[in-house]
Amino acid sequence: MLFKRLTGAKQIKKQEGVVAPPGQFVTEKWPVMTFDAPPRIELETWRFDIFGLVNQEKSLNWEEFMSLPKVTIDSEFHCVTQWSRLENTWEGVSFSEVMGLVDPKPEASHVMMHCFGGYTTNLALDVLLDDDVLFAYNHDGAPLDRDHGGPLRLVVPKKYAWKSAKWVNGIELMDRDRPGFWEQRGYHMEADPWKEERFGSFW
Ligand SMILES: Nc1nc2c(c(=O)[nH]1)N[C@H]1C(S)=C(S)[C@@H](COP(=O)(O)O)O[C@H]1N2
Ligand SMILES: [Mo]
Repeated sequence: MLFKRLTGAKQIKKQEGVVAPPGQFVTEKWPVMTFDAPPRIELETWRFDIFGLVNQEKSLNWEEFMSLPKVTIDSEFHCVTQWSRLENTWEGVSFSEVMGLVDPKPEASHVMMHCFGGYTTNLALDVLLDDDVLFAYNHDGAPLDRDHGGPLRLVVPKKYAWKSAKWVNGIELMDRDRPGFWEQRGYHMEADPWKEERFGSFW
């Protein structure tokens, strides 16, 4: 469909002279959006867990995570509060690389992303397995700072940025969709900026 793939969407937007999704303003600044103070995280005790509907749960420390193959991805970042930062270069580990470490059960269809500090957000597994989704530790050539989710955050370019969980520490595989932190408070379950899925249809 139209706008399904970012590369395709970029071509279409160029032709139509559209630069950002409907209702968005373009900014070159990078605002910080966090519901609470950023959590204190020590790399020595940092852990990342993959659990729920997998045949064997997996837990990685920082060194193990950093030894995974790297990717670099250019993508847009759209916040539901109406700003879009169009050019971002992220470096990190692709979601599919991380999922390759476990054997998900056949009924696993959705994911709850977990973070230090307790934030959560829900996503369909097929959305996360898209090739532009990654766990990022660098942004525009510099280590991701603490306010923006350092040491590690999720980046899901095709969704509003509340789905790009900061300070991630776990992937929970589930057999159905369940609302995360903002989704429980009225944000949309799907969060496609091109469809302006800001507020919930579901709740
Ligand atoms: N752990 C956590 N992740 C989070 C948030 C948060 O409050 N806590 N805010 C979300 C929201 S609403 C947005 S718009 C983006 C903002 O990312 P930024 O602060 O790097 O711009 O992070 C998302 N990820
Ligand atoms: Mo946001």
